[in-house]
Amino acid sequence: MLNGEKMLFSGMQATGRLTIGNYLGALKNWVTLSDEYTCLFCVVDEHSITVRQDPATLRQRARKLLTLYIAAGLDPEKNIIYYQSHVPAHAELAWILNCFTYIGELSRMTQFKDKSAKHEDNINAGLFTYPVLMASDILLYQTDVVPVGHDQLQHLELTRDIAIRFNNIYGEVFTVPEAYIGKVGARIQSLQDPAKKMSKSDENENASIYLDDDRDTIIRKFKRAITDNEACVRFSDEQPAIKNLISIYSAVTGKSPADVEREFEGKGYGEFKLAVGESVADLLAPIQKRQAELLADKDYVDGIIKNNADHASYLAMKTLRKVQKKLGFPERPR
Ligand code: ATP
Ligand code: LTN
Repeated sequence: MLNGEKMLFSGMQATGRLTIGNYLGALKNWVTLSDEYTCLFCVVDEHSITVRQDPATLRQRARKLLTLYIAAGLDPEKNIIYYQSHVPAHAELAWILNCFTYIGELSRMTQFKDKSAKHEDNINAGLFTYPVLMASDILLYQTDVVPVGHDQLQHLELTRDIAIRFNNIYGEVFTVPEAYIGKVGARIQSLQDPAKKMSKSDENENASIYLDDDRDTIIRKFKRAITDNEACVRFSDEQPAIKNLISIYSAVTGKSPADVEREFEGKGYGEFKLAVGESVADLLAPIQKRQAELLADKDYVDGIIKNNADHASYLAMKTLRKVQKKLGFPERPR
């Protein structure tokens, strides 16, 4: 089949503008791993509606995200890149797995607690069962590995528990997946507060570098990034702001933190911050250019969307049918 024997699944929500945290913590690893596995990269639009969305904006962002996957280096001929809402089996399996997940388990999810605190006026059942839909995404494809950032580990643990529980009752139906956390870039922090994660929902635009920021904006934001007061470029916990900038520069250039310290020995923060800004701008420019080309090439992208959704549906239905049979749902006469 595609690239390797083992299956890899990951996804991102099409909410907000993506940041270099999303790129360095997730997307970049996807590209590296994609040679070794048969991969599905999903735009999880059904997860997005756990929070109210404007329909036109959601549609536009979903398309931008899908083209970003490709622009970042994921080949749509070799990887299955698609929208969750195009494969109804995700929602069907989610219903089934809801019946194998306990309310107590879902109540412990920190993302649920955080998001319900943020959206007090809309604590809907979908927000609560969000992790069950995520488990369905993963288990539908007999996934071996799921590359994510740290914040998703709890959901992945729950996915494993659900799979094991189901297998204990019905036999080996699901592959039990493993999380993959990248070595560099798994935690990119805010440029304005190194104690906070860089997030696409931060109200302060200077705190995040968005993947669609232009060169001048990127360089300006790095110039304004807060620093520490030791006035030297050193990778240490006592200098969390500089440590974060070194992590970004390392993740972008492939240089180790020790090499970066050496490169900027005796040099000031100003020079260092300019170098970080330029490296990020250089990294993003070709991705932005390719994405703009893809957004302009409607027929090509539509073709990819259709073929990949068909391919994903075919794989998903194999698992869903197996599950339905195990549960005792009547077979369809041919
Ligand atoms: P929000 O802040 O709005 O909740 P988010 O920026 O955390 O969103 P998600 O869609 O939840 O974005 O995450 C997509 C992927 O990017 C996940 O695998 C997540 O772990 C990773 N990721 C997000 N932010 C960072 C970050 N600052 N550093 C490293 N990885 C990140
Ligand atoms: N919950 C994830 C997005 C997500 C996902 C998945 C990630 C939905 N389904 C399956 C990996 C595998 C998030 O908020 N980042």
